[in-house]
Amino acid sequence: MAIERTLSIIKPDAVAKNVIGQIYSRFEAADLKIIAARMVQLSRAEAEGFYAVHAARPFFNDLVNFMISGPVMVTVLEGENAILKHRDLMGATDPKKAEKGTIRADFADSIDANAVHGSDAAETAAVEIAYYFPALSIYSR
Ligand code: RTP
Ligand code: MG
Repeated sequence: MAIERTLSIIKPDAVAKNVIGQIYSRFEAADLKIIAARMVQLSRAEAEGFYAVHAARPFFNDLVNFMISGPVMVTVLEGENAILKHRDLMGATDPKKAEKGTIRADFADSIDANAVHGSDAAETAAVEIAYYFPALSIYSR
């Protein structure tokens, strides 16, 4: 299985709930390594740029308003099959549909305030990682 990198964001709701450590523990237990991390208060323009792929969707404005409602923790995770593994740990987008034991089932309140973001493919992971981290601030090990 290939070693991959994925971009993980703990969204404002989960940062406000003070569960950053609990979420990071799940990544570590699944053999995902944190190789870069920063806490960021996104500007509107930064959030719009990050979610540009959803710009035409009806939920875009709510999504952007939510993502700028407080600081987020942005992390690069590395490990075997990291992209899908991280998506599995997150659970379904709508926490009501997320499997028991997933991050969204345990920590998210709604489809808008859904605790975490994760890249959905290798190409988007590369773009999203570069959006937040210069190559020299990523510490693979
Ligand atoms: P994310 O990008 O945040 O990891 O979430 P995702 O892949 O599971 O879901 P995606 O389709 O990429 O949607 C991005 C975020 O937009 C909000 N959303 N709201 N009201 C709705 O129907 C709706 N659909 C999506 C969610 O907060 C989702 O995480
Ligand atoms: Mg997505």
